[in-house]
Amino acid sequence: MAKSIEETRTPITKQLMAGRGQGKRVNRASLAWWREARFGMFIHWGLFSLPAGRWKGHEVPGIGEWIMHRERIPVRDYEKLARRFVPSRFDAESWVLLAKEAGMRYLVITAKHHEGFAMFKSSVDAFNIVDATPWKRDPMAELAAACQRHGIRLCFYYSQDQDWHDPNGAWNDWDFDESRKDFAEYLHRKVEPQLRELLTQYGPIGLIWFDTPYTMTKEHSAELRRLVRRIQPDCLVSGRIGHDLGDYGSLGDNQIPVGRIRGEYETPASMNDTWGFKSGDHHWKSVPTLLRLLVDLASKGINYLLNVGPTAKGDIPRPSVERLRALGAWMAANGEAIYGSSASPFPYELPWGRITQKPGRLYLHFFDWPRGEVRIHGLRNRVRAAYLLRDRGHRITVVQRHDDALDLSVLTLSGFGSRPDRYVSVVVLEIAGAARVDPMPVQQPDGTVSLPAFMATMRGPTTKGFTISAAGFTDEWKSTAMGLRWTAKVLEPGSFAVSVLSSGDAEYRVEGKKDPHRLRLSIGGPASVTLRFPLLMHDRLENPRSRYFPEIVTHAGAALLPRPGTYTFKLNAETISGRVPEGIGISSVLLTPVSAKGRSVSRHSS
Ligand code: JFZ
Repeated sequence: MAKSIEETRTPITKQLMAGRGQGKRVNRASLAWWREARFGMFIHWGLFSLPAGRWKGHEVPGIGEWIMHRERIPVRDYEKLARRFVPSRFDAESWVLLAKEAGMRYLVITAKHHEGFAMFKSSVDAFNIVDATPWKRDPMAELAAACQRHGIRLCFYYSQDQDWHDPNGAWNDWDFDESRKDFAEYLHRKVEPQLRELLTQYGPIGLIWFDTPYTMTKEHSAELRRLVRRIQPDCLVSGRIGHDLGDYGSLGDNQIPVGRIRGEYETPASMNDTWGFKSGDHHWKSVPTLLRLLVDLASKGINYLLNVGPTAKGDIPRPSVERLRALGAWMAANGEAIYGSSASPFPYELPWGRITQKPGRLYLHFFDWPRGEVRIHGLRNRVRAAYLLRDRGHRITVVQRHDDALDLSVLTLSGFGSRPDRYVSVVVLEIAGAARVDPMPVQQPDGTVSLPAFMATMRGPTTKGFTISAAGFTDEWKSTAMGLRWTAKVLEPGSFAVSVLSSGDAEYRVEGKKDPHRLRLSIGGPASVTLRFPLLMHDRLENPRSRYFPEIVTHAGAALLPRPGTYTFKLNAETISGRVPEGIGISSVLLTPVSAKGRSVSRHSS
């Protein structure tokens, strides 16, 4: 019954369900601070920090805080860790100051993770940091005081469903008999009283980050929501409370949707490959990767909850500190473009970087600083002024024209000079009125035409659950009656290589080879072309969004689009493979102009 974390990682569309948020009674007014913040610190700290990924002399694979589950460590043995847990170097002040220096506005710390150990003083259960360790301090009280001093919102992660220490908690099947568990008993005896402690002992709490609601009934989730609401009406609850009862949704680790998404989301992100400290994990993401993730997420209206895993002594690892300081230096100069910003008015990604906005202003975040000019297609507002965010005196030259045949606005920017920031440099556009953008996909100045699934019109029986997931993939596409349809503007005609991007579920990579889905792309308009192709894996994109969610590239063939104009693209299934039960999970169709180099798939990488 218990699943490994690897299983919880796939398939992509299913795992998102764990984080889906937004019930009908969302705490809208209380979301205001969270939307303004955009950037928070996640802290995974617990008894698991002590073995740090090693058990009985060997390195344990997987994420560090799962060591007890992974090794099936008996409760009696695991409990002994508490006697050695003495974080003598813990300093709440320095953690909170680091978050502040990084430009983070809230902090979410594991008050109780799946191991069941309360990292706070609890009179409900003796398995807590004050009663079970020689250290005897309550770090949550110290963090609460430091957060108050420095204007950081304190929030708690609380594993309400999995509790491997409790006979009636979920997912410990090595000590306890799953068939005899009384989950409600655990909920009422431990979870609810501990939540009451967390909501009464530490002042105002920004949110409770519930997680992995795999065995809870809707009534259980509703009960927890009511409890939080009753004690602290302004405290938010994460989407992983289950059953769509959260105030916002959570995506997967480092996961970035392909475009703008509806609703409120947050992406929790690890800096290496673990949440809880692992002494052997040195696979750190680079500063530009982390920074571009922050910007990419903000451009889609998503919060970034970046994790640190302190050691059992209480130190935040050096590589994390260095990275946070670098992000903080960028935020100090460019924070205006992040805090309180909203998603880009463009629903899709632009080739050179990302956009955020505030009323009357667009912030262009360049990942690649332009040498010559940059063209932007489809912005309908008049641009009043353009300048560097870091230097308002440095004006950018603006030319705007309208292509009447295609009904397309073309904005050309030039005079960029030298790059103001190393990894991401921001240009401000002051625009007249609320931002307005062509709703239709349009060929980009680099010649590519990208048709994201989330911009398609969905055809067929949508009642059967056919939908686009929050991350931007088709879900429940299991019938040949279902399909996608786009219209797109093409300015520079020619030959194109056509490819399809789909989600890299492990099952698909193995099983899909033998009996792939078969698709048909029909192009209409100034030309009529039909491509029929199997959804095979020809390439795997080193996913610029996240190392954890690979995307599969299928080469579908070539198409000649002979004239400028508006084309239609219809994607249908000719056969659905019985070997891939999750159906067709595509994120986009991509047309790349064929250069002398032949076909190529490129996507902006960070
Ligand atoms: C969960 C925990 O199991 C893990 O230990 C860590 O705390 C992480 C932040 O959250 O892991 C998940 C749960 C759900 C998804 C991904 C990781 N998901 O839905 O993509």
